[in-house]
Amino acid sequence: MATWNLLLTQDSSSPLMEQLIFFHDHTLMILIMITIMVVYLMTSLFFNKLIFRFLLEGQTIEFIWTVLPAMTLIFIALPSLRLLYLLDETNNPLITIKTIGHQWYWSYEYNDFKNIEFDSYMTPSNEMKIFSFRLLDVDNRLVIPFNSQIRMLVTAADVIHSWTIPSMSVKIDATPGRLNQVNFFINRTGLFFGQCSEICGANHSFMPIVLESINAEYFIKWIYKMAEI
Ligand SMILES: [Cu+2]
Repeated sequence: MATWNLLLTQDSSSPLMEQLIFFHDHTLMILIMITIMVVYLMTSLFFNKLIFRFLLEGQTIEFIWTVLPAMTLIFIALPSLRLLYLLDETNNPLITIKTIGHQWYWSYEYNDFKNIEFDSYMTPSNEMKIFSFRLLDVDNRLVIPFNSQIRMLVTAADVIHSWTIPSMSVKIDATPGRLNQVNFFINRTGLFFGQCSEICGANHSFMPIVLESINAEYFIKWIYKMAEI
């Protein structure tokens, strides 16, 4: 089932995204069952001769078609609520990073360490290397250690932006005058890409997000290097 999901989303890079994919598959199974039943009922009704004129009520079938949808909704609602609360949970984060959306770039601040802050601009097409991703790469990536709980504080300086990493199931509005919080946990190393997801002006499409997930040891080295500058 996850194969269907991959047509629309990327491979998961966090335990919560894994749960979201499970939930998607679960709901899709229920939808398929409902669709099959409705198609069957419509075709059988189409070929019905409708000769049973004196049918006035059917307590049994009425009971079934009242209770069955209610049960189906419960089977969707309960796992959905579970996920909703799991996504909001803060589990003793190892580091806190603040990101600020600007027209049109992101800036990052690591205040747990010596005040490290930098801007992250998209690499323009004429400065691309052979291995760069067009419209997705940035000059300064957000570097985080993998296998650790991270807390992001998200805000904006001018208009509303939205900080997004789809493979990690993170999408949170960056609103001026408001500090939003999101937690994530990346379970592997690599580069993870996202784009601003709130129409924020002329260059909305050109303020991508790149997250570089690395070993904690290299992360410490990176922190030292950044602190020296
Ligand atoms: Cu934006």
